Amino acid sequence: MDARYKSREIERRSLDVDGLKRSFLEWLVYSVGKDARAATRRDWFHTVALAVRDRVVDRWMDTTRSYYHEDAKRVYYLSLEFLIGRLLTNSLSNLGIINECRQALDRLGLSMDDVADSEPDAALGNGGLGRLAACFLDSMASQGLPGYGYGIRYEFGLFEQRFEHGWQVEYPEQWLQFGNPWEFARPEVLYPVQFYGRVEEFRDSVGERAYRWVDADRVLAMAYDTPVVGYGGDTINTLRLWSARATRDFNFGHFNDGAYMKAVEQKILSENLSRVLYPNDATETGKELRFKQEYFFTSASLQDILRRYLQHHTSFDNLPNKAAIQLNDTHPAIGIAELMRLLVDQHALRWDAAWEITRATFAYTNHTLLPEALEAWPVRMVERVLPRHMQIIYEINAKFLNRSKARGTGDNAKLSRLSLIDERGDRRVRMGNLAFLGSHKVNGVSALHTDLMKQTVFADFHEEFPDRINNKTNGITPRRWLKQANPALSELITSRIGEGWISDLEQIGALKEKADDLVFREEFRRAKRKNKKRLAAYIARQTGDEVQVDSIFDVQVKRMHEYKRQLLNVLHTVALYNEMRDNPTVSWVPVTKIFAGKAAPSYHMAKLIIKLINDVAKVVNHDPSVHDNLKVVYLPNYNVTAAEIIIPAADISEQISTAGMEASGTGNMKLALNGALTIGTLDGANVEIREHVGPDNIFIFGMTADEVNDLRASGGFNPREVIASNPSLKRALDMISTGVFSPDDRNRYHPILQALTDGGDHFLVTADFADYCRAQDAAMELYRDSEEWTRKAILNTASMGWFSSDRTVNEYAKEIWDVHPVKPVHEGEGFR
Ligand code: C3B
Repeated sequence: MDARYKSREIERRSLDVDGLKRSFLEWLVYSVGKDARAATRRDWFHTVALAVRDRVVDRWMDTTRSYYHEDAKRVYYLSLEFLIGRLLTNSLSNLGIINECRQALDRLGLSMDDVADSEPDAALGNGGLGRLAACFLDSMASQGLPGYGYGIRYEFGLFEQRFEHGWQVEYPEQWLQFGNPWEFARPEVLYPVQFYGRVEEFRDSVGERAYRWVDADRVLAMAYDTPVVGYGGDTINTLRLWSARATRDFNFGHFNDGAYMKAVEQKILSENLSRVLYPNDATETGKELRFKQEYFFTSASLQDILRRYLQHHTSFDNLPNKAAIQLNDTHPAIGIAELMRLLVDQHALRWDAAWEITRATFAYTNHTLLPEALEAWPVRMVERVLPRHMQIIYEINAKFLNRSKARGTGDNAKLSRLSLIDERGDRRVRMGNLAFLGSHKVNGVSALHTDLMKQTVFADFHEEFPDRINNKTNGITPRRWLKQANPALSELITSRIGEGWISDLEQIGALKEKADDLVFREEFRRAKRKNKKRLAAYIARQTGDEVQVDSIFDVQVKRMHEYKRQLLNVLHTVALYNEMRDNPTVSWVPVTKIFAGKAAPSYHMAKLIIKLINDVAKVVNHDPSVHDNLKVVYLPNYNVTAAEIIIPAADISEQISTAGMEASGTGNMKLALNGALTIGTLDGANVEIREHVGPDNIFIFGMTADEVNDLRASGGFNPREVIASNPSLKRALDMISTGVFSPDDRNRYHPILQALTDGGDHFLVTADFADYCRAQDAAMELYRDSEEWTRKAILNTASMGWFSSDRTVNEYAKEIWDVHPVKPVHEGEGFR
């Protein structure tokens, strides 16, 4: 072997500072093709990422090989979204070589932070659902579970949000523009995915009726693999994302001019399938391209799963013992019909056997009860795009309804609610019902949400299948959300209880006894202050606003949605502004209200609320009469990277959704783990957070889900009366409606006022306002007592152990998937 090559082989694996440095220089020259003098920061990022990836590959292959040798049962997490964020710090941190890397870069005169900052944020998701998928990948790999992620390699991730005159404007997010050093293209892993065409009936070899899907358009799904580094670097799992490629058919044959251009256009159109992520969060837009995306990645993933299974097996009987497929919401639910098609049409299984296998293999997670988010595709469209699947869905439905009738299940009204087809108006396929029926387990994402599922959307199904619904309260990975994002606090924690908490977050409970330790409190405050300084500098860079590090950082970061009630927060802001102006001699606790979050581009009300917050910020921040006491900041372009800076700096966590509407929330967990005190409603996982941190260490306000339900059932309430009886609310609304914050367009906020009054205030903003202000006042009062505040903040951090996504994933593994950890055999040498 060439001596130079051999030296690179050894360099490739070394983990010490010198070895890293040498391999960076090699990579820069031989793979990035730059000289150290000419290299940009981005070049260095690519260099370091490629060098790190090198150190992962052997272990990755070992892991995959171990799964194969053991023929281990794998879990396949099918998700239309993976909100990954950046990977460099994450990989280094999970490999345990972050300090070595920092020093190696130091010796090259480079700053690790600058290099890490050059990585684009992989935003292949909208919000909670996509980030949960990313946390699960980290947890599965960290626990040695054989877990694969399957999704779409969108060329454009979630749009970039900018503000122009305070309005949200969307720009394309081009994360792949300069290439992606983490992924491996697999041009040989290609599966055909079909659309349109028609179904032909024929007789099979034993004379039974059978079907084939013909004259369909074909697209190819090509795999891109990203290694998922588990904590400690022992297990490296795979995230496989599909990209659409035109079939090569078009290269062959002979075209006249017109046909040639048509063929090229066709190619471009079919590759649009993986072009862009739909920017709607928890609302369904009903676009055909979206439905095609869902089928595209689901079909490719199932073909890949069956191919892997068939390497070891000749019959499908064992599929449920070797593969668990988790449907992340209904987005991949068409997979139930697709697996039936593959088993029955392509592999000639009998219907009943195929159905048993399908049901035993799939499980479904529901993430929302919002009616506008429950996918229901027009039958006419499904028939046109996937004609064979429509037949299969009819068949599943007919068998189910007949069996239910035969068993004497309820009346016709109940049967029509159980039906996979909504027969009211234009007929639609109810994807939630399909997912429920085709799965052996169905779970909600918090205790309250799971209860509500049983009482509402799936009440009838729950009656039929009482053992199917179960709860798996969400969790977050402590690696990204504490160790990486908050080095100041992590180091403090490790100095007291060791580093066991990183892979076993329950150990963080040992900090509870430190809540009364004055020295520890002081250090805890110092860590928070450091993070607040970091955030203040970030705010100054992003918006130009100057904020007081000693003010309360009151943080609401999440997607913009009426049910999340950013409006309630901004109304309180206006009320507080008025109080401060009315009482200039009072010594106020200074407050900085920090907002961040994107609105779906077509969600006008949410965009108007963004504009309102920006308008309020403009007035408040320039009013010398409240000068340092109140600031309002809206940070643009909230994403995983921004969250990593904002969350560790928060004092208050705003979790103020209308009770019954937030399925779980996960930002609530990240903020509490980082020592923020929650102001929240008894909604989603807030209920369980209260149980863990204790009612004295959280500010709960507002109506409960039951009260909301009763109020709505009794015909609602009169918001005008509530407003009239609350002078501070009335004044805030009057200011907004008379144009105090929008002198250039006094009517701008009429739609908001309208919704809160004549519109009936569906989200109960006015109804909860007074109690929300009470909770805010209590928090501000407590903040004056910095010792007591810190004690509660420490208790929050110390009580969040249960909310690790390691715990969540273990529950799925035991109670739904029946998968077990596999210890990879490492054949490679030189690694540790
Ligand atoms: C979200 C829910 O809105 C959150 O309450 C929940 O914590 C997360 O899912 C994860 O379970 N969600 C989302 O982000 N997108 C949807 N389409 C539906 C729910």
